[in-house]
Amino acid sequence: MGNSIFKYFFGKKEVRILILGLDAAGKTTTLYTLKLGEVVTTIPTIGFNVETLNYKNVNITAWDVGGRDKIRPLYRHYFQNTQGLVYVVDSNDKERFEDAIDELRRFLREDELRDIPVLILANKQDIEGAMTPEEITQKVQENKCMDDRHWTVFGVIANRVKDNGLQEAFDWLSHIMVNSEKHKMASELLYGAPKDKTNNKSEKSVESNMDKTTKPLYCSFVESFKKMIM
Ligand SMILES: Nc1nc2c(ncn2[C@@H]2O[C@H](COP(=O)(O)OP(=O)(O)OP(=O)(O)O)[C@@H](O)[C@H]2O)c(=O)[nH]1
Ligand SMILES: [Mg+2]
Repeated sequence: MGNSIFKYFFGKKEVRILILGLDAAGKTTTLYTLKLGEVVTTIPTIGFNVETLNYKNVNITAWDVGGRDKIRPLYRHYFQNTQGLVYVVDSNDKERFEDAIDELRRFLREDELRDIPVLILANKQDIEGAMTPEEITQKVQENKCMDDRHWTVFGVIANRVKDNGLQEAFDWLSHIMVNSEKHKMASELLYGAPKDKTNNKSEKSVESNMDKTTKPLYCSFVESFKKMIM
């Protein structure tokens, strides 16, 4: 177990992300610009593409699901064990922007996607008159669909090899995913793995069962442990 804990905190991290968005938003272009460092000619995706991306200390398995597949129950097969959602928006498609946000809201309601971080890519920033990342951020805020999860919007140009904004965007996502996984692991080490939601040993419930001498020692141990691994 010691070895696996060491590997978990200091080895290469394995994470799984989903890339979703309306058709023609630029999901497949994003995936292959990241994977190959070159712009590929795409056709509308039927089904999905899956690729692994080595990103600094993180191995990302990315699932790019075609936006034309409107057989919604099938989408659920892709949701399991997802640690991050990349939602690609065509910033120039103002007519369908409301649809894009409605669709995002529906995804975020799914149990499997609850609490995971969301990176919104405001794609096609090269097109004059496209909505800016700030405008999109404001619209998402007004929509109140994010609850208290981590989310952000980055402006990108997925069909450009250099200065496309993708590096910064995926830096943000991999950092958030790795830290939330570490946080989860730390909580499990300290408080035990929650068996179910009604039997969740939280920091507070562990502390409340301690006497006055043990509690400060325990709290300082928890703080040092968190500092060590975060
Ligand atoms: N101008 C511009 N066009 C882009 C950009 N990114 C992608 N495109 C184009 O948008 C079109 C759709 O891109 P795809 O990557 O196939 O879109 P998708 O989201 O995978 O679409 P589906 O597979 O149908 O769900 C293609 O013609 C791309 O070349 C961008 O940043 N700027
Ligand atoms: Mg595609």
